[in-house]
Amino acid sequence: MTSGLLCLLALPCLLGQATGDLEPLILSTPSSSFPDPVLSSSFIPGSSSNNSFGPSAGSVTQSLSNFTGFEDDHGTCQCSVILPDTTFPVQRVEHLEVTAHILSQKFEKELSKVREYVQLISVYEKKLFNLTVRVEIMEKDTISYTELDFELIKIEVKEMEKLITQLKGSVVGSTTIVDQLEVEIRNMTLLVEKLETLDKNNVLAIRREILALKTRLKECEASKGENVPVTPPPLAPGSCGHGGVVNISKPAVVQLNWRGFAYKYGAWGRDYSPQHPEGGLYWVAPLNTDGRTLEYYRLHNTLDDLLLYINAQDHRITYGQGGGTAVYNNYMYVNWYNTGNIAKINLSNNRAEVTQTLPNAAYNNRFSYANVGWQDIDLAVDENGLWVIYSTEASTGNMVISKLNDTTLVVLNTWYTKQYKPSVSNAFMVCGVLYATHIVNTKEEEIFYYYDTNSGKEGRLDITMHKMQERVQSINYHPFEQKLFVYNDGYLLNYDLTFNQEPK
Ligand SMILES: *[C@@H]1O[C@H](CO)[C@@H](O)[C@H](O)[C@H]1NC(C)=O
Ligand SMILES: *[C@@H]1O[C@H](CO)[C@@H](O)[C@H](O)[C@H]1NC(C)=O
Ligand SMILES: *[C@@H]1O[C@H](CO)[C@@H](O)[C@H](O)[C@H]1NC(C)=O
Ligand SMILES: *[C@@H]1O[C@H](CO)[C@@H](O)[C@H](O)[C@H]1NC(C)=O
Ligand SMILES: *[C@@H]1O[C@H](CO)[C@@H](O)[C@H](O)[C@H]1NC(C)=O
Ligand SMILES: *[C@@H]1O[C@H](CO)[C@@H](O)[C@H](O)[C@H]1NC(C)=O
Ligand SMILES: CC(=O)N[C@H]1CO[C@H](CO)[C@@H](O)[C@@H]1O
Repeated sequence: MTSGLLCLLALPCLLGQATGDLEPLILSTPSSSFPDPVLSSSFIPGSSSNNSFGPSAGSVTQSLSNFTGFEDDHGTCQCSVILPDTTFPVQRVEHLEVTAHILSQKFEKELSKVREYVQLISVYEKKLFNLTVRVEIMEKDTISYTELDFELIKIEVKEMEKLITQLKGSVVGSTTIVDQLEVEIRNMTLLVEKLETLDKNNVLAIRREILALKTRLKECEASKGENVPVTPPPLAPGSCGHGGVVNISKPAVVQLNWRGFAYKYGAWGRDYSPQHPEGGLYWVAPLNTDGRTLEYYRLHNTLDDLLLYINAQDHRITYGQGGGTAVYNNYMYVNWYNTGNIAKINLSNNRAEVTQTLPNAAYNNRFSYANVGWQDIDLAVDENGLWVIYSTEASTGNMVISKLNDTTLVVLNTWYTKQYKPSVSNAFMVCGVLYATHIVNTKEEEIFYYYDTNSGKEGRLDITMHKMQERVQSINYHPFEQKLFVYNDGYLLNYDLTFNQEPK
């Protein structure tokens, strides 16, 4: 009985594999070349005592206690075994095992989710901290931040709000961290809004208005372009073929200086170089709050950068004095602190390359301007180069004008005016002519005086100059733009000059 023997030999191994399985074990061993060893069976475990297969399988059948082995028609050895019913609830155990497995899988999944959320929360906690720091910085500073800054922060806060809502929906149970985060985020939203309204300087609103106005103006100009009477061609920028300043535009408020509202004293302007008249860095040099020391200044490549307070190069010098600063040919010229010296600073490396004493110049608040301290020595730039406006004891406080060699700072020529410097609020040079302003009231200045170094003539003018704040801290002229750059109690203003078209 070869087949029966095979069954017997194979059985222990099979039983071992089928622990707890009540289904019939079907073992087939091909004893011929027939490949198909699989037999179908409809045996219901433990339900029948008939251990042999049906008549179709009826060749050699041998009962060996609980199992039967036989060889089928195709010569395949087959045997089956019926395991007895026992009291052990194998089926239920198996079911339990499966359930436990599924449960543990689910648990793993949930656990990994929670881990993920915890990580996310810590990331957002960090972000929140960063934002808090930034908002704190903004709070401390009195600087008016631009729309852009607020927009960015708002977007970030909104993103975080979204995430918190999501987190709350998915993390069930203890959500104290999430709740706390939510409160903090809501706080921050309020803070940003408050800061925005605190932008009392309204520079943003003003700028928007200006933009709208400019657009309307342009449209208006375009629409009536054809009907406009022939106006004289505008003077070439940097040219002096005109009869001097006859009027000045209303001020364009550019912005609050980058150091903030507290920095009421200072100067700003744009570098002028005869070689590259249309280029030139924008510079802003607010004095420290003492109204005397010039320590930090800032440069921007474009007006747009300046407007957005971006891409700035900040520099420190120790120290300039007063707001008489001027910039010419990539050099900044300042009165050096506590001296009658003029220093020349290379803007590319912030080095004071030349320092030169201005002969006989009064300094340290001896003859500064009206309402503006520490500006005894006021540097100026026009089409012809570098000038300095000051007073001497010999001039009894009247304004003295000197043309300087901008390389060496040596005085080339000097003119003496009859105008007392401390009664002037500020002064600037255009085509070798000095123009001086004085206060009319809190809203208006007047360009009331001129001295022409070309002819030695001086005289009265009455050109009204509107201002935004009470005190004009400094005036700088840019020959190519033919604009004035005015520092008005911390605000940066621009004015367009109108010239007499008839040359003198
Ligand atoms: C076993 O099966 C055969 C064939 O179906 C049947 O004739 C016989 O009576 C069965 N024996 C038992 C004990 O049920
Ligand atoms: C917080 O800010 C620092 C520096 O500003 C930065 O390096 C860090 O990546 C920021 N962290 C987060 C979470 O944004
Ligand atoms: C939110 O703001 C309120 C009032 O300003 C303050 O009492 C509270 O502590 C703040 N909560 C957090 C989490 O910063
Ligand atoms: C001078 O300019 C102001 C402001 O632009 C203008 O209102 C005024 O009419 C001008 N005056 C003259 C004389 O052109
Ligand atoms: C100004 O500084 C730059 C950068 O160091 C340098 O290349 C340049 O030669 C300096 N200008 C003069 C006139 O020395
Ligand atoms: C300024 O000084 C330099 C150096 O001494 C000299 O080369 C230049 O000619 C001077 N410029 C004028 C306008 O005097
Ligand atoms: C039908 C038959 O032989 N049943 C036997 C199966 O094996 C158990 C345990 O070995 C016996 O108790 C049965 O009598």
